[in-house]
Amino acid sequence: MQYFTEQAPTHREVMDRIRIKYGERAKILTQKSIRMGGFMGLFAKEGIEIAGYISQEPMNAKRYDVEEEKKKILRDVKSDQTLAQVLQEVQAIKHKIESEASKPKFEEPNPSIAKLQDLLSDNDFSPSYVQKMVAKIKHDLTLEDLADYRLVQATAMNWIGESVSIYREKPRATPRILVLVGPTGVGKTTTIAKLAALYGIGNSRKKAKTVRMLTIDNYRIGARNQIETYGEIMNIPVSCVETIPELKQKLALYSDVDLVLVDTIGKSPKDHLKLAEMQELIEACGEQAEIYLALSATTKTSDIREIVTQFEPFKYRAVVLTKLDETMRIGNIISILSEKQKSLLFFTTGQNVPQDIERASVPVLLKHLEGFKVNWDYVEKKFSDGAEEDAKVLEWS
Ligand SMILES: Nc1nc2c(ncn2[C@@H]2O[C@H](COP(=O)(O)OP(=O)(O)O)[C@@H](O)[C@H]2O)c(=O)[nH]1
Ligand SMILES: [Mg+2]
Repeated sequence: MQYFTEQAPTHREVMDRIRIKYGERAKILTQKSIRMGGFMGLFAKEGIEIAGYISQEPMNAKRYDVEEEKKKILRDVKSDQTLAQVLQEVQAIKHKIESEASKPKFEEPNPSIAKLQDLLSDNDFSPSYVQKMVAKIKHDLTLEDLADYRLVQATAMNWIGESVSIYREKPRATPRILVLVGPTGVGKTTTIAKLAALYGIGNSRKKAKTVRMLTIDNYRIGARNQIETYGEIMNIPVSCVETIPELKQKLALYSDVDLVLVDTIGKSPKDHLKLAEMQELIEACGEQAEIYLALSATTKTSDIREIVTQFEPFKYRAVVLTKLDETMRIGNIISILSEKQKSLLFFTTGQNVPQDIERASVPVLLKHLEGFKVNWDYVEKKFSDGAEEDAKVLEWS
């Protein structure tokens, strides 16, 4: 019997390699985490090693090909055989094929897969996300693996975590201009106030940054009171602009501050004309402006998809997920952000200014999934790469 051992950085890559090299006859025996590459024991990365053997069993019986069988019989026909005999054999084959085809093709769903599907649906993952997950599980796990529902859950949790992307780009330009766009009521103004307090109020450990708050109100709603109140409490100047010249004038005045936090006011994202105007205003903030989409974790699946697309023209860099404290079903958010390849910057977790904001992290998001029985220490460890660096993004010192 031929045995094999293959290694790669991820389980999926090892499985792909095995399928390519050995085909469907490859049978998995063991798998383990290993350290790969590196130089004299340094810089090695985590990887997976899978060992197995090549099965000698024949592959699934080939389907009957009537034409092929006919030719074969005709080839084998001896001079003394009558055509009637040949036809009889052809008839027999035809009959066999028809009876095979009429057999019901009912496939019992695997119990672990059925349970996982329910678990994912209960967490509001989108049908297409669930479908992809099930296809991956079926492809990568053996039948023995599938019998172990804890392993199935752990594998699923791993993939869910891998499908979440955290925004990691460091701000470079000064002043840092941070703009929040998004539907009304998601928590943009509250988040701006949290960030203003976080950066603008110093303490014994960190020096305060010079912060300005700017509201773009091209809807002329005049709803500035909320942010002005925050500004007064924190002693951070607040201004409001409605046109591009006003905006440019303000930004020129702010050229030597550390951080300009730009809040936007809107009525309905369906107001396309106003949205286009808002987009022009934000473009006037310049290339260095970091635009982020504020999205509430409580948004309905169909609305998330619409919002994520509708604000696309703003070229937002990442998503600030708000109101994470209000829901434990965030599968829809994970599904759509992964589908649209959007990453996460901050989570906001309550109405308290400034404390209810944190750097986005995969484990925190995964802990908002319900009903998964997995080893949380492992999840935490696996997705903690760069967490310290991430915390610094919030500190920004
Ligand atoms: N539970 C919860 N409520 C929030 C959060 N962020 C904002 N809110 C509340 O959501 C409401 C709308 O917030 P606001 O900042 O005015 O939203 P905006 O229209 O996007 O500016 C207010 O009542 C906020 O207190 C959050 O993270 N969690
Ligand atoms: Mg607001």
